Amino acid sequence: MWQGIVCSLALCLVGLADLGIANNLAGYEGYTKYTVQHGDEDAFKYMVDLQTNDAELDFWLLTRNSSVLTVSPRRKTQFEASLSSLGVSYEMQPLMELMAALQANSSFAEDNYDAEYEECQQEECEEAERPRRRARRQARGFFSHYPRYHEVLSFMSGLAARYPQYCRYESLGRSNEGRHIAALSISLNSRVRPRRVAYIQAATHGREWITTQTVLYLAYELLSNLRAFTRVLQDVEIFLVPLVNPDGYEYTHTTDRFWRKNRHRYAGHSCSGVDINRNFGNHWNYQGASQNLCSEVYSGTAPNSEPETSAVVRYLEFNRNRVKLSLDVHSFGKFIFYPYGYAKNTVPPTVGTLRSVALRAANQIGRYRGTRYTTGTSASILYEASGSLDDFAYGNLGIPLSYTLELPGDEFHVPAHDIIHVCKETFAGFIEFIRHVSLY
Ligand code: 0X9
Ligand code: ZN
Repeated sequence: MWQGIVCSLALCLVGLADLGIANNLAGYEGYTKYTVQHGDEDAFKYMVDLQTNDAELDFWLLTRNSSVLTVSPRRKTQFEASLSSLGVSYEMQPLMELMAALQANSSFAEDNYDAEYEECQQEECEEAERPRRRARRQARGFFSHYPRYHEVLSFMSGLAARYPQYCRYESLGRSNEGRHIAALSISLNSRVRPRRVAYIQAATHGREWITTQTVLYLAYELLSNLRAFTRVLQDVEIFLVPLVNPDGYEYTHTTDRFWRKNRHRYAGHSCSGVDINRNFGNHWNYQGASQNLCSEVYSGTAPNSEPETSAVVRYLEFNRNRVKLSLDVHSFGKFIFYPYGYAKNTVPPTVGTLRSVALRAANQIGRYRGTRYTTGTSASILYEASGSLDDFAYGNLGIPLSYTLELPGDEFHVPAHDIIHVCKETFAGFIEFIRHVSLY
């Protein structure tokens, strides 16, 4: 028995190092993840205040009913005391235990894939089928792990090289650390003008890895089956930005798995980073945002102060008459949010349309394997937060269909075997949203 315990402990320790878990989790030893059920409005308000003003707590999810957050060992006792005085119930788990469990199932046996991915035997393959099968094989590998920045870029440029008639690879500008904010434009009839634009972006928050994969899967699936999507793509250009925050995304791979903001550094300050989703120019810094640069929701020095924000704004403003759909893909919670998110009880004039399109998309997503999304404004379901893309696109640019999606998951690390399924179900939602673009 003792031997068994020693072995499993040793395995566990070796496993952590071997699996590369140490690099981007260094410094998180002793952290605890809390799942708190808010009894009443007071407890919720208390949590919102902590999210905005307490830079030592990191909220992964905060809704009216519950929150998920991590707390440092230094703050543990104090935090638990405040939970007791609020009288709320909660569960806790050591963060490292959770991460080890997630990491353990992160290598995925590829033979678990659907039959549709299976290849024919070498001799059965028609000559003409080979490149297609090779592409499928590559895609199979690509959607079974979380790629680094350079892998994302080569996947994108690979698609553009393979489908030059239908796909253009470009850069919207550079990030704080000089990385390209890469984009793909997909369109069937580049001669049809003007084409309406469906704009979709992901990874505004560095740690929300699954979001990038769903947007890349959309590009891959559309381009590999163009004929099936002729109607959807008839007069629509699809513009995809899978990594709005490439610096934050890389940082989560190399240094800090839970990094949310961009990597703006300020001379003389130890804290860094701006929350890009608080930096847009709609009710900037009004609510749910902070001017403390250590805060997870630091809104920056001014609206659009960040190169990542202004790259997106420049593109959307330049194309404002053509862009009919803006989707900002986040993780997690299974929500589709429409404006406004900056304040409660502020109803946009076209709320009926916004709601019905959201419901249709949620319904399409559910058809794949029953995943149930909740739709509404983020101010009513989550918390009031201003300076986000959804409000800016709708309120400032008049883009009629503007949404934030929160993909499924219980934490930021969707297990590797589930990536493809989240991609497929989300694809159905994306297509439903895009179908509505032609109506404007
Ligand atoms: O708070 C956010 O930026 C988004 N949630 S996340 O957990 N991914 O950080 C929600 C933004 C919703 N939209 C507005 N508040 N306008
Ligand atoms: Zn997010």
